[in-house]
This record gives sequence, structure tokens and C-alpha cells, in this order.
Amino acid sequence: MQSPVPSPAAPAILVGVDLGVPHFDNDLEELGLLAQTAGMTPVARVTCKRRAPDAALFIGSGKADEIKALAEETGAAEVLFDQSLSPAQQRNLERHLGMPVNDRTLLILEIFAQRARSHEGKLQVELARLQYVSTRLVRRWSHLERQTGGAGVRGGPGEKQIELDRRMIGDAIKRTRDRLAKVKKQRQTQRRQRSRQGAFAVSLVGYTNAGKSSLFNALVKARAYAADQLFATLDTTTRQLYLGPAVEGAGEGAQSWTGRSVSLSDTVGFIRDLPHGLIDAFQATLQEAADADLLLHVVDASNPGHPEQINEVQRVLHEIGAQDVPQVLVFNKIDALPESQRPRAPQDLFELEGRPVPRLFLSAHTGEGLSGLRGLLAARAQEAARADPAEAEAEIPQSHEAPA
Ligand SMILES: Nc1nc2c(ncn2[C@@H]2O[C@H](COP(=O)(O)OP(=O)(O)OP(=O)(O)O)[C@@H](O)[C@H]2O)c(=O)[nH]1
Ligand SMILES: [Mg+2]
Repeated sequence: MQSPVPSPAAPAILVGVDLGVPHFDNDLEELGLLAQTAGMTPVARVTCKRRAPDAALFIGSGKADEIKALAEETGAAEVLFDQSLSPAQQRNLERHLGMPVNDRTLLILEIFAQRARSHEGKLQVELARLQYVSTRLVRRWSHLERQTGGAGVRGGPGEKQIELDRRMIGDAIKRTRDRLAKVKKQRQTQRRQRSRQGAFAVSLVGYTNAGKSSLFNALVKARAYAADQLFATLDTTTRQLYLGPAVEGAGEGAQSWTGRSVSLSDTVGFIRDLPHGLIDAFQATLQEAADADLLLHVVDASNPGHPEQINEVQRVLHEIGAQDVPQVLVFNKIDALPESQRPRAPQDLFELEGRPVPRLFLSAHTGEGLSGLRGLLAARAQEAARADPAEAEAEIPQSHEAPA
């Protein structure tokens, strides 16, 4: 077989197996975006239905042959599965297809690795990747050592080294954990300082690509990286957000709060099937959300899959212990909605896990609805200050970013 020459934008075949789960993405749109974000080019998409995954190949061998033929036809150099593969399935598929096979989990890890900027972020991704490879065979290890590039596996040092590698991975996990623990301590100190200063803390949370960074930028006039990519943001950025002067229709509390500020944090987005290791590793970053006084749960109202995305975000919030932090739903991107779907009122109540939660419609791009959000934030901050007068006197630092 002639081995395909990998081009810079590695061509990849996307495969999705419908196992009857409600959120099955028939167009593999999100997987395609993940692949592109990781630097690959989807050249074909294959979906099939199965009652249960095949133990050896995940898909049937007929389907595997079909994918192999398609790869030859399209020059694909890699196959990406939307579902998680067991280490054995992955290995068997790679043998059967004669090319690297990866799954969604690895793709997400790869993107996180490419995106991490802060020291803490890098350590967190490193830990998650080490945990992932520790459950895989030795071939993953060579993948781990590559600094850049696609998610492919390009050879490995050989299976005899398995034991040695396991030990090395174990040591590396321990080292990374220790270093992370130190960084976490520093972050805790910073957080304590901020909370002593009593600033009302608001965190933006939401599905990846919902527009959190765009909203953050629109609100605080910052220039956080916002892009049509998944996981554009990995590190938490915090700024103070001045609320005022004139706040329209925000009630009395908001008026007296005018001219003051709250602290606003932009943070990493969530995604369906966020690899467990990543949630663990990003605990410190996600903690920011759990410790906030208020969560702005940003939703891409223009994405037809937004109801499932909301559920997914709720699942992660439970997992990080942030389920009881008060929430406001922010339905963003209303400028992208067709006229017939545009909201009738700028605010209403939305039933979230059986509880009514305030919902605001806005557009970070056009600025529509932003003043309503400012008003709501002012009112909430004012309420909190009334409950704890120290908060009203609070001054918060000019800006705070995750340790570099
Ligand atoms: N039409 C429209 N697009 C928007 C709006 N807000 C954000 N976007 C676009 O949505 C994409 C994602 O925006 P980001 O702000 O990076 O989203 P995020 O939630 O921070 O994403 P991650 O950091 O990847 O989790 C970008 O292409 C933005 O230009 C909006 O109000 N209207
Ligand atoms: Mg972002």
C-alpha cells in the first residue's frame, strides 16, 4: 500500500456511530470543528447505526473495510471517531485500517495541549494527557512526546518498553501533580485575597463557542481571544467590570450601585463528553466558577443544539460542585436568529432543572441587550452588598490573570 503523504492540514475521515443516544450528531458537525481546531481537515464523514459497539473494532468489519476504501480514495491520513474507543478497539482499528485512529477524547486533549498558555494550564493538560496515555498502550507515549502537529500516532518505541514506559508515566504523573499542587496554592492565596477584598465575583460559564469571551470583551472592553474555534479560551482571565453610570430599567438597587464594579471572569468552555481527566485536571480553573457569587451561563441561542448544550454545562457544574451558585442564563447571538425566532421580550424566566432562572437575550456582537445585563448585575451586586456591608466598601485590584 502506498502510504499517503501527510499534508500540513492532515486530511481525516470522521466517523460517528449512532448507538441510540439522544444527542447523536448525525452531521458530525462538532467533531468536524474539533478536528479543524486541532489542525486537521475533514475530507469525508461516515455514520452508521449499531445497537452496541463491536468489542474488537467498535464498528463492524464491513464498515471498517468501507472506511479503508474511502481513505484510499480521499487520501485521508487519519480516522477520527466521535465516540470513545477502548485502547484495544483503537489498536485493532489502527491495524485494520493501516493508519492512526483517534477518538474525541484524544482530540480534545490535543486541542487543550495546543491552546494552554499559562503555566497552570499547561500543567493541567499535561496531567490529563498523562492519565489518558497511562491507560493506553506504549504507542500513545510517542504521541505524548510530540510537541505540535495533528493527533496522529507516528510510530512508537516498541512494546517491550511497556513496563519502563508505565513507570515513566507514573513518575511523570506524580511530578506533574506536585507541581500543580504548588501552583494551586498560589492561586488559592490570590483568590483569598480577592475574596477578602469582597468583590462581587461573576463568572462566565457555558458551552465552548457560545460567545463567553466575546461577551467578556464587550462588557469590560478587554481583548480576550475570541474565535470561531472550540476551546479558544483555556485560562481564566478576570477584570473588574464597571457598572454604570445610567442603568436602564434596573430598579432602585442598581441605581445606587452605579459607578461601582464587580469582578468578571472569563473561563474555559465545556463540551459534551469532556474527558474526565480534564475535569479533574482543570479542577483549579473550574473552581473559579464554583467560587463565584453569580454564574452567567452563556448559551449560543443560534445553535439548534443549545438545549443539549445547556444540559451538558449543568452536568459539568454539578461535577465541579457549582450547582448551587445562583445562575443567570444569557442567550447570546440573537443577531444571528431568523426574524421568526427572535425573542419577544428582552428578559424572561427559564426553567432550569425545575427552577425558574432569569434569562436575558442579547448579542455580544451588536451590543443589543447589554445594558439590561449590566442592570441585572448591578442589582445582584447591590443585594449582596446589603446582605454583607463589607462588600459595598470593596475595592478590587485593577486586573488579575492566571499566573503566567
Ligand atoms: N453572530 C454572533 N456571533 C457571535 C456573538 N458572540 C460571539 N460570536 C461568535 O462566536 C464564536 C465564538 O466566540 P467566543 O467568544 O470565542 O466563544 P467562547 O464561548 O469564549 O468560546 P471558547 O473560549 O472556545 O469556549 C466567534 O466566532 C464569535 O465571533 C454574537 O453575539 N453574535
Ligand atoms: Mg472563550
